[in-house]
Amino acid sequence: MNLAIKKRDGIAVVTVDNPPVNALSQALRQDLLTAAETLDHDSDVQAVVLICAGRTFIAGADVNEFGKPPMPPHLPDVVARIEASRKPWVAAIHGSALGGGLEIALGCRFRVAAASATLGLPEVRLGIVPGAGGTVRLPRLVGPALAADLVTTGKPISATEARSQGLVDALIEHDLEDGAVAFARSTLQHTLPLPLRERAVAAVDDGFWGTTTKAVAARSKREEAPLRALACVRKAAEVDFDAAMAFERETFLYLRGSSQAAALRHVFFAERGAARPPELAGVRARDVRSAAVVGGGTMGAGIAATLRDAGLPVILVERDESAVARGLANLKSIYDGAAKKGRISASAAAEKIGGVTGTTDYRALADTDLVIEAVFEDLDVKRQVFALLADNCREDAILATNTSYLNPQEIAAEIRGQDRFLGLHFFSPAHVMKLLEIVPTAGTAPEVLATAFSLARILGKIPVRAGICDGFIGNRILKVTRAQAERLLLSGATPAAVDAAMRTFGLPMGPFEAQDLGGLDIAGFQRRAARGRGETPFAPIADRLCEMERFGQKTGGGWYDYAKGDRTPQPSPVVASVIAEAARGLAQRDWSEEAIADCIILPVVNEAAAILDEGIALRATDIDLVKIHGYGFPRWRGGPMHYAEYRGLNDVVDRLEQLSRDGLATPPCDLLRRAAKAGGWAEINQG
Ligand code: 3H9
Repeated sequence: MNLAIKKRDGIAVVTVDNPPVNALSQALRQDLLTAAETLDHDSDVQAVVLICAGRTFIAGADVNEFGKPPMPPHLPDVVARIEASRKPWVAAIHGSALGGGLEIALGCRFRVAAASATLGLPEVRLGIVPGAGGTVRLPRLVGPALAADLVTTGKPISATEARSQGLVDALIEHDLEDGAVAFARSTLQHTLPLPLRERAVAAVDDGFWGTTTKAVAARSKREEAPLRALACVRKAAEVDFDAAMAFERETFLYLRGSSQAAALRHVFFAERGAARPPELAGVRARDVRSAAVVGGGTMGAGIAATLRDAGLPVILVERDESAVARGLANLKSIYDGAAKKGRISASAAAEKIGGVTGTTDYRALADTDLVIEAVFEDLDVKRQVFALLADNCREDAILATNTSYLNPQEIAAEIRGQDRFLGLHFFSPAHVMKLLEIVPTAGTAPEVLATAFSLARILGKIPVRAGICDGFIGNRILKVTRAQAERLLLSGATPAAVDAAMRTFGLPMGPFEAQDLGGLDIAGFQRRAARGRGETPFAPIADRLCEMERFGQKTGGGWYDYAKGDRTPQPSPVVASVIAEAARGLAQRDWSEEAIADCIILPVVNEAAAILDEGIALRATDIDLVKIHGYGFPRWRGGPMHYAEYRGLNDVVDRLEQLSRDGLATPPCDLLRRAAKAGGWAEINQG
């Protein structure tokens, strides 16, 4: 049984207990339906409180069931049965009432909540719309404007906000069950409000649907679910309850089987799996109660802000007083910016900034649990920092480098206590980007690695374990993206055509626009260093632009030209002639957007497969997370590995072979061929 029923003096308390998040499995739906039937006929019961055990109220439909045929009883019928009950049901909400959980609560006559609870309809995050009346009942309760906002963004609201909007009838301060039982009893003194199905939807201003549709379309770009969710709310305002329910159900079932929903479900489980790597099961993480960052540049300040946002006191170490002042100023500008945009209050910003102490003295780190180094990318400089850290920190303090290109093994080579050392690679801006590559060395202790994963959770990051190679997972793949983009230019495409094709594919920016924004000089510097090591990076056009000091927006020109004070990229005649020069004698062709995307994405998949084969990434899903959370790969495509698998790995192999025959890509690697033969990544995954 997933639920228990007890009686408290005329009030039945139905307690759902279906760990971990009380998801609405088929068995639970059946139990709820049976409970509604039984309690309706129980003359000892005058009202019902629906409450949940564990950490949350019902967090929604069971996402594990989405890939399978729907099994009765269906959720809309369960909600309808509760709503039709002859006795008032009161949903008592703690934790999160999400998706189907909120829909059940909307079927109840009343909702009460702990102040810390949140409520929402996050279905669009899974590529679907609410499928059990959420889009039909919610506008009847809170009006179409708020309903449209909640279903199209998927963002939950706090119980306090829900109370002020009429979604929640009362906030319960002390014991939730006691408070809900008292509330249920109090309702018996009054006439009951109508069930939501019998209420009308409030009218909206002229033009509301047109304006909202435009805004949602602009926000959701090629994501399908948000606009369809809005269409459901509109339908609820325009037709009767049953017709609106039928429309919602049809939309839900259609989207449930869509490629976007499959991709978003894949990401949902990948994100949760990443936080708990099976290879670390049973390894205890250490507590991290204090942290320090060495280096107060853009990266160091962003990392310090991330640590502060998680409530940790932070020490910021720099080499001299003026560098300390600059580091603290960088941090202040992060929080001032957030306060200006209204993301945090001025007092919260002051509190965050106040929690960072600047110093030049490494002795200040004597009692710090975790130190993250974010100084200049120079092996000797980093080694000097770690020698000082080893001398001044506690023996069990965790020491991490944020290097993006150097070998952490070499950085650590001479320090004492190598078991406490590892790479923590944040992405810029570190306080915004979700990805955290965790890079252990051969000597990193499992407990230290487990601490890095638990730290990621505390910081709200998506952790991915990466092995040591040039660029780890993300930047190694980025190099392939950029090289492919240049190959396209050498064979007839323009920067504008490549960027447009990648935006059509779903990326927020094309590879050339992105380089102009970030600056071409850093990659140019890295290529020079790589050549010094005897490597042969491929970037004939970018090299030439660097020689011309066309570093991007900051120099008024890179892959594009920019008018003063204007960030709009304009095609550059200078770049066109550099490309023409470099492409002289090479075969030119016309490129469709689809062919451009293939020429970039499929070699990315091939490189990712090689990364998997070398053990640099443990799982294909980890690579998807790296691309989504570090590089803007569209979430609704599920990441490059999911995209390739959904499209068909045999097709990917065939296309890559064609590209390689045309001299535009390397041939499919061994692991990609094996995965294609086996029918998927999971079939050959070692991790
Ligand atoms: C829906 O309701 C459709 C309806 O409108 C229509 C139906 C007809 N199902 O996130 P955590 C697992 S769509 C199955 O780490 P937290 C999760 O995989 C649904 N499993 O916990 C993980 O498992 P494991 C709309 C689920 O405390 C474990 O629970 N609802 C589901 O950080 C812990 O998860 C949503 O989209 C689920 N629905 O956060 C809500 N949810 O331990 C999605 C979680 O084996 N869930 N699991 O790795 C959440 O947002 C968070 O889990 C929550 C708790 C905030 C509830």
